[in-house]
Amino acid sequence: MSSQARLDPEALERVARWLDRAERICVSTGAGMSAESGVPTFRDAKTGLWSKFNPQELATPEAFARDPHRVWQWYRQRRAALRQVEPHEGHRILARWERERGRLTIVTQNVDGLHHRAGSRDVVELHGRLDVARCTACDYQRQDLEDLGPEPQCPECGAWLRPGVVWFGEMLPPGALERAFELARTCDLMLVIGTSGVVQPAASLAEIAAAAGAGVVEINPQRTPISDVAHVHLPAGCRDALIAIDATWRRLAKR
Ligand code: BV8
Repeated sequence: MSSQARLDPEALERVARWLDRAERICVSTGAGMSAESGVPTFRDAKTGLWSKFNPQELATPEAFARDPHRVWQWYRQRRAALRQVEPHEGHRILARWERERGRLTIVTQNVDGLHHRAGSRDVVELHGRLDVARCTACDYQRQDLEDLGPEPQCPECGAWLRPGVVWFGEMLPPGALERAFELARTCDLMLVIGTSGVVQPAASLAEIAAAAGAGVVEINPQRTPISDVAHVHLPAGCRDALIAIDATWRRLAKR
């Protein structure tokens, strides 16, 4: 049975009415948003990336200092895997809502760039991008990493280049976190999609939005710490849930 069948019509109508009335919408997405495009999540037991790799071994500055080749190998594999995936209908619905109704910003923990590829424009990337490399010593950075050698050096200063993502123990990109907190404080609807609510400070956005009086809707087949903060929890995959919300909104608003 598709997860859409499990969606409660009353909950869907409540969310669709919020979507229709909201002035400012913040959509907070995690790895579950990309799961239906075939990008492995981090913590799902059977398929999660962390089930095969220990994050402390690979997604930390200490890991890179200890063994940059091994860390680069992991990131190369993940970047190569991205060439096989496409945004799904859920990504495209969020991009359409941004076009059709405006004032919709996505704050994502994902580093795969799928929201941009689906057409979303106003996207805050809290944890950086897989398709960027940056220098460990100066402010040089580059995209288009196809011809990156096995020991990528900075052409400006000769230091190692590193993946352009935020590792555990590192500060988030300047401005990104402040903008995310501002959006959480000022939105009147927050959709939290496909995150286990474990990684801080991203996980705190739902609580900030709820405390500021926004309606908080969680889309996740599982319950998470965010479920206790959310006013509505839609226990479904993000693609099915977003298709159902979109259809309900269009029916109610006769769009
Ligand atoms: C920082 C980039 C200042 C790299 C990643 C309290 C306050 C501040 C910091 C901390 C704190 N407590 C601990 C910390 C330190 C740490 C942290 O949070 N640790 C955790 C593990 C406890 N935070 C940091 O270090 C952050 N920096 O705060 O700087 C500081 C520093 C040190 C100490 C104090 C302050 C930096 C964190 C960034 C780490 N980088 N990624 C890379 O990608 O390689 S995090 C990584 O996990 C990804 O970005 C990923 O997005 C993120 C979170 O995971 P989720 O997105 O939630 O994915 P997950 O697999 O966990 O869950 C998937 C969910 O989807 C599940 O719930 C599943 O049910 C659901 N799902 C599955 N399928 C679907 C679905 N949902 C919908 N539809 C589906 N089809």
